[in-house]
Amino acid sequence: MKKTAVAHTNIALIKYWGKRDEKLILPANSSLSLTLDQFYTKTTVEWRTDLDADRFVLDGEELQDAKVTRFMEIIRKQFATQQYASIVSENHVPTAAGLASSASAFAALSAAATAALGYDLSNEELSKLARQGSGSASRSIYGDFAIWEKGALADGSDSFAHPLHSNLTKEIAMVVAVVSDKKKKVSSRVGMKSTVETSPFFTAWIERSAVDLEDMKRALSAGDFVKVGEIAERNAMRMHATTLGAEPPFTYFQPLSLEIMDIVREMRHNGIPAYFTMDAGPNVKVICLRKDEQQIQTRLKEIISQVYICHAGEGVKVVNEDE
Ligand code: 2P0
Repeated sequence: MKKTAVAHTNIALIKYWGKRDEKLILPANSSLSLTLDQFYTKTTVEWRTDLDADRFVLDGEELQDAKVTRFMEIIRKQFATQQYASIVSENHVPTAAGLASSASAFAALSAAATAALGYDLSNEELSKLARQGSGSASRSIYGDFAIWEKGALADGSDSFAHPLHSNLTKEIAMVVAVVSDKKKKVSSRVGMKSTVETSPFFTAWIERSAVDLEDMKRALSAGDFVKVGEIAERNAMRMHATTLGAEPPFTYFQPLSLEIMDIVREMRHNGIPAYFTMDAGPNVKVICLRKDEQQIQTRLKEIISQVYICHAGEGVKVVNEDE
C-alpha cells in the first residue's frame, strides 16, 4: 500500500541536548517546542515486493541516507514485515536556507510508513517511533506546543511527546533569520555526543534545563509571553554554553548570529517584547508576538535577506492522495 504524510518542523523553547541512550535515542533531558506552519516535509511511502533494498528520493534526487536506512530497519522489525519501500520525500523549505529538519522528515516518514502498512497508530505510538529516527521528530507529531518527556525506562517506552495547551498559541510568532545556508560543521548528533562526553558544563545544563522546563510550563499556562521569551532565551544560551566547554570546544554562533542577538536586545530596550533562540546552526529565531512580527522582519531585513515569519503549525497528517 502507498500512503503520504505531511509533518511540520518544530523549534524548541526548551532544548533537547544530550542523550542518555544513543541507540534508542533517549534524551538526557525533557524538551518543549513550538511546531511551525511554514516549513514541512511531505513523504510518500510504498511498500513493495519487487524491491531488494529501500529506495529514497529526496527533492527529486535518489540518496543513500544512513539514518533513513537504519530507521526503516526499525520499522521492519517492529511491524514484522520483510518488504522494502519506495520513499519519496519533498522538503518544503526555502531553497538552501539551512531550515530542512530531521524533525519533520522522521515524523512524516513514521506516519506514512505505518499507514502504508495498514496501521492507524496513536500519536503517542507515532511519537515513540519517530523519536527513534531523530529525537526532535517525537515533537513534530503534534501541532502547537509539545513536550517530549525524557522518560526513565531503559527500553524507551515512556519517552514520547504530548501536546501542551496554552492560550499563547494564537498570539506567538517566530521570525526566522537565515544567517547561513552552508552545511553545519558539527552536526547536532556529533555535537551532542561530544558535549555529553567532554563538557564539564553538561551536568549543570541538565540540572538547569529541568528548572527551565517547569518555569516554562507555568509561563505557558499563565499565558505570560514575557516570561516565555525570557526562559526560552536563557535556556538556549545555557545549551550553547555547554559547547564551549567541550573538547575540542565548538560553537554554532557566527558573527551575524551575535549581531542579530544585539538587534533583538535593542528592540526589547525599545519596548518590543522579542527574544532569541538558536539551534545546532547559526540561524537565529526571534520569538515575538504576532502584532510585532512585521516590524521585526523589516528591521532584520536591513542586514539579512532571508527572514521568514512563522506561526504555530499543525501536527502530522496522513493525506488522502494515494487512493
Ligand atoms: C532541539 N536540537 O531540541 C535541539 C536543540 C538541536 C538543538 O533536536 O541525534 O536532529 O537525531 O536525535 O533531533 C537536533 O537534534 O538529533 C535537535 P538526533 P536531532 O530541537
